[in-house]
Amino acid sequence: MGIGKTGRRAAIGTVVALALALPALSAAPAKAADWRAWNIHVEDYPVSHGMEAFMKDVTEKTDGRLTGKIFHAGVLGSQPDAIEQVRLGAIDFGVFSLGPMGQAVPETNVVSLPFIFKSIDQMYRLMDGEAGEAIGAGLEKKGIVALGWYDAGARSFYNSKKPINAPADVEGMKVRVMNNDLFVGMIESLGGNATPMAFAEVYQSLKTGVVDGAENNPPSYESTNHFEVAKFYSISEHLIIPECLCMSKKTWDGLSAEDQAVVKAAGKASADLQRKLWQEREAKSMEAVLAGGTQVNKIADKAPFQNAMSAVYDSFLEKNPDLTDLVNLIRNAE
Ligand code: BDP
Repeated sequence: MGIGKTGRRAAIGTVVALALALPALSAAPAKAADWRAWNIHVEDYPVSHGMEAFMKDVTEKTDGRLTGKIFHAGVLGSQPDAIEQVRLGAIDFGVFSLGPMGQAVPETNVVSLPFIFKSIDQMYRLMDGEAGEAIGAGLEKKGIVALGWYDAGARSFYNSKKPINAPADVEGMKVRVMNNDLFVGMIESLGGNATPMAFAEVYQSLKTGVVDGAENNPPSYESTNHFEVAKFYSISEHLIIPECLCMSKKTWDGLSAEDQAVVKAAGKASADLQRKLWQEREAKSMEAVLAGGTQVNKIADKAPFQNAMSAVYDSFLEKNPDLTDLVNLIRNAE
């Protein structure tokens, strides 16, 4: 016995009902998002604690709809690769130093100019104001939404050979830098040989003499154990480069306005927490490296280092005339 008229109508009715239900289904709240986040640092690090606090806050405030896992210690790849992944939306968020971001987002280069900030407090003020807005707008054009500016202190030189007190001490030294032409120019202006290299490779390279030295803030110098293989730490504080809690614009655009507000507030709160944790960790890291045998010297006269950087500024402004105002905004700030 074939399907009767009534039966056929009922079957068609079911199909129609299903088809009608489809748009309604896709408009229904999406299932819980499960973000993937990239972090270069080990789990016990101010950046890592800031990121975890951010994710926890977002999950709580959205009643568990927005969740995510943070992959620490660079297991999702190197920083330059991860920046591209965030731009593509393959990684949802991460904390990035603005240093290696310069290759993709020209505006971020402004804070990679040596000695551009006069102090950490000044950096906070400018990043929480007009400079941060301009840099955030530059990031957004490249598919990245800045949710908060984290602190990474000031970077100083360390090496396995001798204390650095004057540019002449850097002459001929092989120094690892982050992936950005600006840092190559910076080392060359001091007479050294710059080697751009991934963060994860620095320990081994210092140990085997592939490079003589590198430069970083005390928590990174300590947490990576670089101090074990490069015991001269010379306080030059030549770079104050803030970091960004950055979300893929693809992820951001998929959020409701309400969720965007939650995410934004959580980003800001996590930056406040991270900055506090940073100050504490810096002091602890200095104690730890001193206890581990690091020989620390404070460079008494930074002027020769600052003067040597004029070539770096000139060539940067020549290549990026449209960033002159932003450079001046920071350089001339109180
Ligand atoms: C650390 C930054 C990290 C960089 C690293 C480096 O927090 O993002 O990757 O320096 O030197 O201070 O590569």
